Amino acid sequence: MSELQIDPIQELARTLHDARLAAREIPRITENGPLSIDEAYSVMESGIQLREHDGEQVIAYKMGLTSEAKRRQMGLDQAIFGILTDRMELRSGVPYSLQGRIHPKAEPEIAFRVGRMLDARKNPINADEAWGAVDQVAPAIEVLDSRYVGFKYFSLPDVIADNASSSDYLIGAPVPKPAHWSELEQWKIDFIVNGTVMHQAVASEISGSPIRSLVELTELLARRNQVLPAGSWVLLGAATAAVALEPGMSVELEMQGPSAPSKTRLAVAR
Ligand code: OOG
Ligand code: MG
Repeated sequence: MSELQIDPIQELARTLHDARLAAREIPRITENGPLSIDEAYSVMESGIQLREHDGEQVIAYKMGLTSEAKRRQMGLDQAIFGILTDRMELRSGVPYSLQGRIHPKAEPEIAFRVGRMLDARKNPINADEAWGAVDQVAPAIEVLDSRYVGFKYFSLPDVIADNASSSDYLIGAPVPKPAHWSELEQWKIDFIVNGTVMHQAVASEISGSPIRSLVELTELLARRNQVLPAGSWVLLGAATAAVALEPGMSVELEMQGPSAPSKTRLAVAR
């Protein structure tokens, strides 16, 4: 093989990166040949390197397909993770422009911040250890945007390579951290679109318990020989289906269960 040959992993990452920047949908990358889950994560990581090269910084992670509602909506059956940068973070109160997005959707999430590193490379981390590392709990709204035609019917490797359809995310005001992780399981999540409750769920629909989703992330990262760095925020996966965004739309996440109900809102620009 000539040394000039381009690494196919990097080439796929570049294709997805360019599609995102141009807000242009592309055919699924597995239409040109199969990709393993591991290779797909390599494409994701290579894509993140391109973003870092553009000055972005990895500050958060997300879990995806942790609830039955999401797995059903996407027709996929395994939890995955994605990597989030500072440039994807939205500020509360700033209207969200759909410009530069292809077919964005929003979904309600719960997010944890870890105050110390979680490393599952040698020994698995249990729920108590993971909870001990959590120093903040907050509602969050994730904006997804697939780079694939129609945002539908892709395979796991396709969606992983596309950084788990990541686009943007808003972390709401933190709520008091419960004494025990199991308390979170009863929290109610209302997803309100234009003032009407569109979807409802309880937090136990996220991997059985939101803490389980954090533990799963440490396991998935360990398989890639990686750790969850101290200071990272983690979106634990939506408990409800995602909703397509339109100009002027208001999406709200109301969480009941933390000492006082909390509301987080994303207003889409007209
Ligand atoms: C994949 C990302 C899933 C979640 O919270 O389940 C996700 C997709 O739906 O395109 O972020
Ligand atoms: Mg999500």
